[in-house]
Amino acid sequence: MTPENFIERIFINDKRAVARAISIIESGNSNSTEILKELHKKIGRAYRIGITGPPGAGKSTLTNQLTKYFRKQNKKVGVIAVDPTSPFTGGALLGDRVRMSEVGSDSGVFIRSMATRGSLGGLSKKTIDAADVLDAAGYDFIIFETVGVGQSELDVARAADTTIVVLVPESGDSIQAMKAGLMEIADFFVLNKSDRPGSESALVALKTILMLRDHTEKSWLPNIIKAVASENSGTKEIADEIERHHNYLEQNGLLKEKRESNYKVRIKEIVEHLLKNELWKEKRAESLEASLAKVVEGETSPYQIAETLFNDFKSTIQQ
Ligand SMILES: Nc1nc2c(ncn2[C@@H]2O[C@H](COP(=O)(O)OP(=O)(O)O)[C@@H](O)[C@H]2O)c(=O)[nH]1
Ligand SMILES: [Mg+2]
Repeated sequence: MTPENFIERIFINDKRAVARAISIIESGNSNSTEILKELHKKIGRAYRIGITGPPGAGKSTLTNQLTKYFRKQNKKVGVIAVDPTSPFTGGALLGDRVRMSEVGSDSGVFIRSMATRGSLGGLSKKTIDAADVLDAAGYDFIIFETVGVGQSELDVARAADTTIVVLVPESGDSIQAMKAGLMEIADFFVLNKSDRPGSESALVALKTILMLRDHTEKSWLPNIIKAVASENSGTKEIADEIERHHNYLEQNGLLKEKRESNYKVRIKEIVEHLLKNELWKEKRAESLEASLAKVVEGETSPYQIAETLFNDFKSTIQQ
């Protein structure tokens, strides 16, 4: 494949080229920057959906149902699963083998499981880059599935246009999840496993927590949608709520605003990454090593060394 040909093949959703581009991104190969630059002119058409929540809440099951729902509307769906507890590959993800092959052989569906290794949050820069590949390849919806622990939910909210938090009725899980910060990022909630006992009281508890928040200045109030993902119940309501949120963002100029602020963070990260690489090039990394003993002995201070390194860096970029 020639490089131009390679990009063209991504644009026409040649799955092999798409998979290869994502592998290049994942490996951190320097070609990835060039590929992403080329792809960017066709980016921005996909609608990005984040699905997060505790392990076992039914995120993968729901992703599968939504994927099938969107396919019936003739929309193409790309899925990026960042969930170390239940990998999308290997069969677990789509519930059973039959359903997996049903969706897996469909040219309008692309599923990729990505490792979170090396990233602070659950959704690394590479994951967002991979979503750009799918966007350029013409997928209408991109779904990120991530397990909501720690920092990852903030990352997913940043990468997605609509963020769905999946909760289950079980003992206090929902309340715990709220405390963990999932509440702040939800554009709406899905109370999954509503076939289980206690779903009504969990719904009431959730509504109470939501009402206790101060929404005086918010024009969008997150809904709670009951679902039984394993029985495909609630899928339409969830898809409708995604569309309602999409329209709300669009009509209020918020989609553009949100994407601009996400790009701002992303560009800053890229610049900082470049700066860091430049800063710690051999010479300065070595000079840092060489100064450590003197700092310990009190001959010089960390600030003094830092300033020397920084001034050296400045002088190289001024040249
Ligand atoms: N009873 C019940 N089980 C469900 C429901 N949705 C998913 N499950 C099951 O819950 C388990 C975990 O689902 P999975 O989608 O892998 O959860 P994830 O870890 O959030 O991705 C699987 O055995 C599913 O079949 C539901 O609505 N009701
Ligand atoms: Mg999962």
